[in-house]
Amino acid sequence: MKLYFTPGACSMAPHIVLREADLPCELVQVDLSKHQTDTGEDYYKINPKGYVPALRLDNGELLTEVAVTLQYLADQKPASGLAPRAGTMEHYRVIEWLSFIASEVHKQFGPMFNPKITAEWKQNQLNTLGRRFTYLSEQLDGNQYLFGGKFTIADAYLFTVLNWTGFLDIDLGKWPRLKDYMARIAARPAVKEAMKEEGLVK
Ligand SMILES: N[C@@H](CCC(=O)N[C@@H](CS)C(=O)NCC(=O)O)C(=O)O
Repeated sequence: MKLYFTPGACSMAPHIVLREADLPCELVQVDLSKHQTDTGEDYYKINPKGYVPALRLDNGELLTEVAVTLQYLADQKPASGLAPRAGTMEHYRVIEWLSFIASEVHKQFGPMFNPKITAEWKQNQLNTLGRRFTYLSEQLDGNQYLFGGKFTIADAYLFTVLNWTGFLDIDLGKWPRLKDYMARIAARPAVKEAMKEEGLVK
């Protein structure tokens, strides 16, 4: 397999899962400002959607969309317990989390990276994100991870997008449970390795 990624972007979620599941995979860095890989290939020719992540499977197919790549990777190592078994209620719950994180958290961060964002729009996004953070914080009350004591693909995704608060100087101090959650996940060996490989930590 080959994972197309950009340091610190949402592609870090499948990168974390690859390492949590101990799956072999080649990493190819993409410069999103040029839509070019580090070997000079036109990224649009690899993934016409132009965004990361993209996963080149061993059979040559390209798989995209964070939530789907996460489920695919977890299914390659069911014993890792990174995702509940298909058909169980917990499986629907993990999909519920992935959908929530994708549309209600990940995509709410998007405009914040746009240098042309107006002050009013920025405040609006911050208010929306703040409501999501409050909901997440309530869900984590008494729980180490989104599924209680068990780290899953949903945590890999949530950690990755909440990590952007650091890039954007958004203070999580109002949500101490989220701060603890981030510290807990950042301390996992597989997460440390992924972040180190992406040049985010030493
Ligand atoms: N719907 C996509 C969104 C992926 C996405 O937002 N990727 C961002 C990085 S976090 C990106 O590559 N943006 C550059 C672009 O769209 O050209 C998914 O879930 O994978």
